[in-house]
Amino acid sequence: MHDPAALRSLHVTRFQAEPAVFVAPGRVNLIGEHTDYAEGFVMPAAIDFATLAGISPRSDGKIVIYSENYGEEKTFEAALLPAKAGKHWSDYPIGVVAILTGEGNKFPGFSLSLWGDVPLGSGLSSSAALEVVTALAVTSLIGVSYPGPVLARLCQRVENEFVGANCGIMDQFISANGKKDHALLLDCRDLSFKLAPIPANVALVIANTMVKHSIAGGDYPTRRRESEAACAVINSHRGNVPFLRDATLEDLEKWGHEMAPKSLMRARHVISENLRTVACEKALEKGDLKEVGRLMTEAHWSYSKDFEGSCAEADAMVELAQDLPGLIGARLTGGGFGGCTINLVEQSQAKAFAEELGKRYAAKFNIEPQIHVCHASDGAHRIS
Ligand code: GAF
Repeated sequence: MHDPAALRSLHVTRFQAEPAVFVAPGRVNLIGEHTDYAEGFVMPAAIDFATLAGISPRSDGKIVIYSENYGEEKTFEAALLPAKAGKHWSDYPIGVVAILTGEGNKFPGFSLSLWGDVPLGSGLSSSAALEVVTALAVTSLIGVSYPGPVLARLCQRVENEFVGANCGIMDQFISANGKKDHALLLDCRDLSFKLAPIPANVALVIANTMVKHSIAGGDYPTRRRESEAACAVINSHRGNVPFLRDATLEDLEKWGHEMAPKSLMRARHVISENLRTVACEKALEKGDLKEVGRLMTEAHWSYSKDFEGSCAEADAMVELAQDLPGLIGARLTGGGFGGCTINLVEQSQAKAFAEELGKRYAAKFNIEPQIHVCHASDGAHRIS
């Protein structure tokens, strides 16, 4: 568990100073995968796994960052920030400071303690939580406050410009702006969003395949390039299609033959996923859980077959869930190639569902999966 009192006491012991404490959650995406960088729709929820940050000022001009998860401390000069990442966990917090400095903010020295329980490399946005909680802590230290969507954009820039991961806005946005008991239907074009209430009798069961996922790896940018190449073909014909958000399935029928086969498949996933995501929010609003489940299943197989973003373990985790009592819908969530599935399950069945799914998966792969019954949580905020 992320425990603010434990983080506070750790900070006081290490730095002999009382910290201000902040929290930022990880996320699960109910539907809408690889649509954010195509300026499309996503429907994530913040979860009750989160990263905590404790911060206090220092007078020696140093930025000292301690991660309890890594059991390691790293020191920087506030006046001499690194210009690029060093392939180290500290890239995320120091990248935040670097990007915010580039925006004209001036940071004195400070001590920052970090401690979280978002499973690392599992597709639940541990890095976004780390960025957002750091951004909140360091801006608060200097008395600056950015609106949630602006904070999210700045944290996305940390990934894109500092860390070198070509991700979209979804993860940082939901970590900064999540709402308890709700998912958000987010329009990644203008960052407007609609709250989508998660019914009280529905649990979010997150099943970790234990296959590590990394968006800095080669597959994510390759998929992105392939889908963007398809977009360029459509745009060359009818213009006004800067992103796949603006394309239709009819466009693929007309000009798909001019695309590389993989590009056509990627684009078919992205275009159809946008339609599914919008439809899923409507179904949720109407309380039509059967339709929500149908859309999630369709989304999973589109992600797996057309986008080729799944893996044998994630496909099996979805399949093994299908006949379990209480399942509404299951699909792979997040950047893909491993990580977790999200299962919407009737609350009353959630515990038994999690146990049985775990048993089935362990029997098949001889890997003990971690399965969590989660709740939609609030986005990042100050605790004390
Ligand atoms: C990762 C990225 F960080 C997001 O921006 C998004 O593209 C997602 O993969 C896929 O939907 O989490």
